[in-house]
Amino acid sequence: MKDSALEIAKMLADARRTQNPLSQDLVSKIADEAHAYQIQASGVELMRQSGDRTVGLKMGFTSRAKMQQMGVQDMIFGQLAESMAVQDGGEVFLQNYIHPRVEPEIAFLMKDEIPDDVANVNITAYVEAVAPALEIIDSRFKNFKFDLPLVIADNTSAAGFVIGTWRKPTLDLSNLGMILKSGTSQSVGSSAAILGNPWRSLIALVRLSRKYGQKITPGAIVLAGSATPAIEIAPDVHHELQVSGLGRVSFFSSIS
Ligand code: OOG
Ligand code: MG
Repeated sequence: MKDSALEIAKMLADARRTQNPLSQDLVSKIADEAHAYQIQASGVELMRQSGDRTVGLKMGFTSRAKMQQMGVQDMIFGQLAESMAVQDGGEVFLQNYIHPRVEPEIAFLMKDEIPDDVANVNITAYVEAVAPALEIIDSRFKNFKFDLPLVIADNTSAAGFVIGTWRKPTLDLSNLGMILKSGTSQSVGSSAAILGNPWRSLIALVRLSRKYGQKITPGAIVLAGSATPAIEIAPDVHHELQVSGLGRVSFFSSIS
């Protein structure tokens, strides 16, 4: 007998609260990806019950670099909560995380609900604005090791996000330089690494979220996925992403 989605979601919630990462043995309790998305949804329900609310969605593994870094083959989506939001230029307190990493991303702000025949729609018409973004991921599994069902159940490692200044979605997003400086580490990439064009990530999200009964509501923030491998967050340093033509976004990681 498989454990119920809620029971597993509670184990994951405890892991987050106590910052005690779980063993990969949990995989034996997860039937398949559909069950993993149910666990994710139960986890979000637990967050709601504790007073949090969802503010958007995120895509994961939309670049080859990320798939290779984590050893997975497919795209996934997760949910962003209000409590995960960090102000641009703000401070992130590392004692609240297990083993956080930072990723260079592009964010969309949804304007209207996207119709079903997504292949035939002009996706840009459904988006209010785009912005440079940093995502903080923090796996609830030991050594940041997981397979697809585990990472889906873990809400795709979602732990924080920082959004830069929104601008109209008229800029061509297909090949923007993306430079992430994270203390002494640096990672350089292009928005083209995100499925050839970050807009394709939004289309992929429409399909994937529908498959698992998740709505993308007007006003939602959507993260398109990291363009480069994630970087471990070192203490007491500045993390800044610069996206050519789109601007900058940053935060500072404090130990205390
Ligand atoms: C899963 C989250 C992946 C991305 O941008 O590809 C992700 C992980 O790597 O822990 O957010
Ligand atoms: Mg990400």
